[in-house]
Amino acid sequence: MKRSTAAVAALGVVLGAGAVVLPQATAAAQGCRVDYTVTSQWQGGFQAGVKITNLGDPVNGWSLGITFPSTSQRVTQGWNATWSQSGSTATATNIDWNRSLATGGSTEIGFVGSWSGGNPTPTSFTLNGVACTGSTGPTTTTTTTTTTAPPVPRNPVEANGQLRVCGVNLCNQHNRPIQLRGMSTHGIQWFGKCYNNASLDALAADWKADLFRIAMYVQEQGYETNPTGFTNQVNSLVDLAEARGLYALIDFHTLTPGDPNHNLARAKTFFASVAARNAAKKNVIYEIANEPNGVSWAGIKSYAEQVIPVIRAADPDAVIIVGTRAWSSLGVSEGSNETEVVDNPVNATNIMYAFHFYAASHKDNYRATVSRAASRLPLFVTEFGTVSATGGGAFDRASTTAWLDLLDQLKISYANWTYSDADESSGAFRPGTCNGGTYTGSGVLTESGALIKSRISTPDDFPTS
Ligand code: IDC
Repeated sequence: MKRSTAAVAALGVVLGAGAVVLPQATAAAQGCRVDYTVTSQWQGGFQAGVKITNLGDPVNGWSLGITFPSTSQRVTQGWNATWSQSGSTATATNIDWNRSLATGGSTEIGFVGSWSGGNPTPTSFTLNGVACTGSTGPTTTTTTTTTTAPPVPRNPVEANGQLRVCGVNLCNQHNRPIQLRGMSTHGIQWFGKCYNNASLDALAADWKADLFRIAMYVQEQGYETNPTGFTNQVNSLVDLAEARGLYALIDFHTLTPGDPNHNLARAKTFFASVAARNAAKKNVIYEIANEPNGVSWAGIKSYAEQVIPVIRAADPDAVIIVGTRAWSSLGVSEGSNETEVVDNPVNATNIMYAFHFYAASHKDNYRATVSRAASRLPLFVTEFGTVSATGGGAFDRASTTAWLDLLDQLKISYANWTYSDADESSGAFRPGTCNGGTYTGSGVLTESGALIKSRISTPDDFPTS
């Protein structure tokens, strides 16, 4: 509005019982500009920065009205102002330190909004009730609005960054709980031919997996026969995963003998090397003993407390997973349960505990254990099968579905045994697949592979703030 002494002088009127509004000598010049920037957006939400510039006379106290295209956009959390919303219009009111805006002065506020579609850019702004048109005149220019293209994460590692354990959850770089879903290799000493650019492309793009577990057996023609060769093989598989934004779980696949202390010296050598080599990467998780068996929890804990410091010395911030008693069943398969861990946890931070199951062998009492333990311990299902504990036998769709529903509900991450063409029912690919170059589509899958792919490939919902 232009200054108009004559018009406002007429406002000196008597209101009821003697209340008088005094005439003002002049009306304040009013005008404002808003620079609005959507800094990120994701399914269901967005974040915006709002720079308010006062183009009129100085103000001491202000209120900014932001009108969205519809009621689908809602401010859920804001900063540098007091925020509220009614219908499609949100209101930001100054707080103490940004109350005054000189002529030409500006202040920056911002908010996180939820939306169910539409456009996150408002249709208009008002400052103290006056439309922000970018000038002091009411209609001379249009609102300046800039919207930058949102950086949509391209892959799981870009979305989640360096992981950490928070409470009983696996959390991402925004400290929000996430679930990673993916596949385990078979023994890389036997099935190395299955892990190459084509199969990792399929895992990332066709399966839409988040996680690739690298099962490096220690015995059975594994690491102990050629430490340098297996260390190099693991590192190159970490790189194949990293190139596609997949998390890589380095599994020191102890199995027989079941006491991990048998391999303590090897574990220290191996982890010192891979942790130093991969310390700068965000996509690496360490699993220090696949399936302890025939050994007490005290023995496993002692092993963990010697291996974890070796990893931490080289790679201080990575998540480390500790196998549990009785083939990583939290003790259940040897008649115990999770209380031995809850009562006597590994003395280390940023760690999780492994739980493994084979759906045809391990059912309700194992699921009950996981349901109970999940509120006490950070759990990670680093390996499971859809079949019996032998890795073969009948495929159990019903039990697998019950398990995966439970893991989804509890946000427990998992890797399925196996991303291979092994001639056993747990293999995801039909025998012979790894001799060809094609890993995509349904023709190459077994029954187990088809079910697991259908579960893994549903969209992730990683929190982005
Ligand atoms: C199995 C393989 C099989 C191999 C056997 C011994 O599927 O081809 O002959 O190991 O090395 C586990 C183990 C995992 C087993 C799997 C199925 O971690 O190494 O793989 N299993 O028996 N724990 C429970 C089941």
